[in-house]
Amino acid sequence: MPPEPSSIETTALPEPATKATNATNAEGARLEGSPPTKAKIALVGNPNVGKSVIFNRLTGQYVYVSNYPGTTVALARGTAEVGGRSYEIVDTPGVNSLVPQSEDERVTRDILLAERPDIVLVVADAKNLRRTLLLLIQIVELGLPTVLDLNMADESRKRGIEVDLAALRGLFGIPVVETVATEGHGIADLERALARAAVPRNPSPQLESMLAELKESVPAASGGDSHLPMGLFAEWLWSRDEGIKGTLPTLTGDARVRAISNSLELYQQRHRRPAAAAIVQERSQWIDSTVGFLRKVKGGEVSAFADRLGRWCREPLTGFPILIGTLLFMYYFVGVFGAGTAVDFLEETVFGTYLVPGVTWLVDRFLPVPFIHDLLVGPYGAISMGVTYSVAIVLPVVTTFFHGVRISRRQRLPTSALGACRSDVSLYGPEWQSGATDGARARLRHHGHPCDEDSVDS
Ligand SMILES: Nc1nc2c(ncn2[C@@H]2O[C@H](COP(=O)(O)OP(=O)(O)OP(=O)(O)O)[C@@H](O)[C@H]2O)c(=O)[nH]1
Ligand SMILES: [Mg+2]
Repeated sequence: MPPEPSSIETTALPEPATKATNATNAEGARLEGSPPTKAKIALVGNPNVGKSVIFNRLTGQYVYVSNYPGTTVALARGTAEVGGRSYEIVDTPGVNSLVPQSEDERVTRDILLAERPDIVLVVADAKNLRRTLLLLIQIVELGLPTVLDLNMADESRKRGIEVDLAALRGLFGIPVVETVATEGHGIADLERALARAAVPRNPSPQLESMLAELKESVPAASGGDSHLPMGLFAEWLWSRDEGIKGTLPTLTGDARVRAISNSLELYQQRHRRPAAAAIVQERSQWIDSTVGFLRKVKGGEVSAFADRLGRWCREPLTGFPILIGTLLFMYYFVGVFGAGTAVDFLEETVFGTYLVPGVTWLVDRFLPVPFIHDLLVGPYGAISMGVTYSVAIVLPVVTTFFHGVRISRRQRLPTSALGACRSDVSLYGPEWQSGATDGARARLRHHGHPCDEDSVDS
């Protein structure tokens, strides 16, 4: 349930490091009389999709990095020349959702809200369409001119994944391009697309009518910005993120936030469930019904198995045995094999029997100085202790641990998914945790977990 409006405490968003070029209306057009400052492009996307590589491709040599005010999050800003026009470009931290769960995600959300960039360049992993759509469908609500770049097209092609770009363009009404940022492929197309950035439309008629119902009960007289990302408002007010509850009044006015809270409460009374739950579920259902039609996977056997495994990981009956299996696998692989067998072999046989005695013989033969002997092969020597410990003891443990995690991720095993799902649940209020609201599965999928059906990243 949304909190009592009276409990909302006002906190101003930090001033952006550079002067915002906002003063845009809902359609992203510059308002009359706004200063002729440089237009701004914000690079937004899931973590690790290549935003910074794209940023480097688009910017010139003048890039500066500074902490976002009031945080320890470093942000890179630079200048990009696109279509003969100069833009300020900001590389935001990776996000899974605009309902943040970390300081990094909060910074990205706050940049979008406070700086209202002239263009949002959504950089996505082409092989992970579901996560892309989960974020894009939230970004749609911001009403900012947007371009979608499906990056890592090389990897998606290797996996036989084909995304229907024309259908995506048609659904959202925005330019959609493909790039391989590391090789510079598609960057020229991307630059041309930026010049055609368009305010996206909501691709789901059901969602659109839900949002319209919510907007209708917010009286225009409550003032504030005419643009209302109602679905996001519903989620922010419903979430446990106290920061945004303090920030919203500074963005849209106290009276407006109260009116929105009332509208959300009315919706809940009418439909017997929180608007946020309904919206999240609707988004998820729309994505479920659309992803298959937008994305084709050739050589389907592996992907069909991966899809099945992904589903098993999400079901409690199969998920928990898989989780226990994964933990046992990690215990035996890292604890028994890595820290036991491999360490014993390297320490006792390789170093203890061959390397250290061999180096000791060489030192005593060619540099018979007690100080050198102690320094290199004495009880605390650089080779006998330093190299032996770091190579024979640390290396096998670290190597097996990272390979174990990598194998689990590749097989979509639920080690990290479980932690992520739990933290998701704790983000919301008690009615969510008691399971009284519907859309629970939708919410768990909402942040694009490793258990997403098309989460095939390695
Ligand atoms: N194969 C392939 N790798 C890419 C491509 N673009 C980026 N990468 C690699 O993906 C990794 C992540 O790239 P980044 O640019 O750091 O990703 P990011 O989105 O900025 O990551 P965060 O800032 O952590 O969210 C790097 O190892 C890149 O070299 C691409 O088109 N193809
Ligand atoms: Mg980055």
